Amino acid sequence: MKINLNGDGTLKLAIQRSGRLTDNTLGLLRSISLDFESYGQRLFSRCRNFPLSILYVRDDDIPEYVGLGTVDLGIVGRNLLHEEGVPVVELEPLGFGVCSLVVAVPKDSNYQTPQDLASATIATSYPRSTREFFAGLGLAPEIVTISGSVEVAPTIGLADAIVDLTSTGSSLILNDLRPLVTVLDSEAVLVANPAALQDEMKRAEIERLLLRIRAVQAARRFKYLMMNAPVAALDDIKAVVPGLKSPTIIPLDMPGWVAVHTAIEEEVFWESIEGCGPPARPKSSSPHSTSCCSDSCPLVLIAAVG
Ligand code: PRT
Ligand code: ZN
Repeated sequence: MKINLNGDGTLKLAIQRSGRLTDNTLGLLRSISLDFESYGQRLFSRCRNFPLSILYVRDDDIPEYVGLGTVDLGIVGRNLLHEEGVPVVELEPLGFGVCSLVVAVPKDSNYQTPQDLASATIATSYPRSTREFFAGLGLAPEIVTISGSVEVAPTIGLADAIVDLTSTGSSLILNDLRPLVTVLDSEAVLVANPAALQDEMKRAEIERLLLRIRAVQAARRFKYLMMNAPVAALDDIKAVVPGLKSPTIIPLDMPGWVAVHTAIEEEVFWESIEGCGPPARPKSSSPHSTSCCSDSCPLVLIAAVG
């Protein structure tokens, strides 16, 4: 497919038109406040509030489009970049589309290591990655390239083993396969054409986009905590809530009470809240009649946002 959007002065970003990465990709673009038409049956749409055109394509085409400079940017699984081997620059892992490319074998077979597959036949849609993986071990098994339903290849006698993507692992189990070794861990990544990064104007716009994406990614890792507490309890609260190094403290109308606002990494947030007492129940003595835990705990949780 040839798409000519050159000369309109905007950045071009290729994303998957319809598939596993599409919802998360569109969600990410909207979360950084890009305003564009919903893709529907479109080939591309222009952002109204950022110099960016979005192209909707098959994911398999994205590495080549970015590599050749047909587009400046792409959002695609690392697995496809690795397979295509195109010279693009990975700017940011995006934390969705997480999966692994694995070697899998029939669950009752005797294969225990990749070396056991030295003279086996391996079915895959990832011939380059497979060849490279085994070559790295000094092995050259026969590789059969198939484009779909790779998991059934051992059952129908087409291959002894497969190399395929897995995320939950259900598909392998359903096909009586077990993973033997991981070839590559993958997730969706934002990639750029190297020449686009050399272009001063494009680079500046790409950096604006990256700044927004990184800010949204970072914000997702945190929760904003607001609580009211007696001033005398601040030291206790710091002990209860790790990471509460430099909170914003605002005096309340009620003498001796303050509002404490801070951001806490989500990984430790609930442990902190749960660790400070029994489950939430009303606490009538607090200024806002909402408490998070026991009567003896000074921490009065007002809200956890984000
Ligand atoms: O139409 P188009 O060519 O754009 O899409 P596609 O059908 O080729 O790709 P799509 O939408 O299936 O996947 C797009 C990308 O999602 C892949 O390139 C990966 O980067 C990523 N991804 C994440 C996955 C999976 N998880 C995944 N589980 N891609 C495929 N699978 C397959 C897996 O191989 C298995 O067959 O999903 C099946 C179920 O996996 P389990 O382990 O959850 O059972
Ligand atoms: Zn595809």
